[in-house]
Amino acid sequence: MRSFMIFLLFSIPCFAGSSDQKELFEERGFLWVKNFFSEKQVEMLRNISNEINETAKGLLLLDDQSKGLAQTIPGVPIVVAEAQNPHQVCRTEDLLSCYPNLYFLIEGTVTTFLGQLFNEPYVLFKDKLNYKWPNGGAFPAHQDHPAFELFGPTEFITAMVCIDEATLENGCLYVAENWKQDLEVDDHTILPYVVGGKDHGSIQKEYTDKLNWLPLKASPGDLVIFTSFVPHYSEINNGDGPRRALFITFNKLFEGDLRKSYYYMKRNDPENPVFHFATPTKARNK
Ligand SMILES: O=C(O)CCC(=O)C(=O)O
Repeated sequence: MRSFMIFLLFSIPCFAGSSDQKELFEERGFLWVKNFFSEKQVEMLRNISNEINETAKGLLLLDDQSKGLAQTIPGVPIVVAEAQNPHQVCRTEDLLSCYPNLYFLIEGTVTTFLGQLFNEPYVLFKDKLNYKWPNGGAFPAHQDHPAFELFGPTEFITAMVCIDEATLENGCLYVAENWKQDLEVDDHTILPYVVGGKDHGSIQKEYTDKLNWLPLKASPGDLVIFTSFVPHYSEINNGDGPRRALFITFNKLFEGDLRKSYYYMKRNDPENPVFHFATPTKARNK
């Protein structure tokens, strides 16, 4: 009966954020809302993503010096290449500062939803579009919190917005469904992780082995939100098209509006390992 109710909740588009959704989120640390966005909004998201990709491809063609300079300019998207291929876009970032249409779309939908669900205002922290082209990057199991915590807030919430259908074949996101119960920890526990080297940020295997992983086979139009403590990972893309998804991170407004400081630091020290936590990208010590 309970799983039927959960299915119903996931299936009903609910923009305002209900108390049942809040309860589910608090219990599991994530919430999947099917058909959150309208068809028109899905089309807008796809068009903006295509436009961003064209800009990103152009930026990757620049010589190293110009590329480095471009990344320090607010208003130019941050572009990160796949570790194995300098011409393949792995992710683009700070897009909400560069594309006003995207900013207004997200503020009017996701930010509003979070405010209504939690009954307090949330503010944008960071945003990125992960591309995951065929054969493109797997993300090892990790929690986001250790990568963000130096900025101060006690918890962050990330919204995943699929641009393409996410499938087992193309590397959909997996979340640890009952991680607190499986590991007998509380919801703000940081699990031991690898520091330095190519696995920097990955949760140690003795912990990941105990987790039950739920594949989020999400569609364009769905919204998934999860806290910065929920372990998650994704496999390499074995399909023949991209698996693009936006990951937009928020924190409670009362804990500070930190977006500008975050991107100032990132734009001026992009190789800092803190910005390459459990990602298929290169950094100083990876
Ligand atoms: O894009 C993915 O599949 C995973 C993204 C992720 O876990 C991250 O960027 O922290």
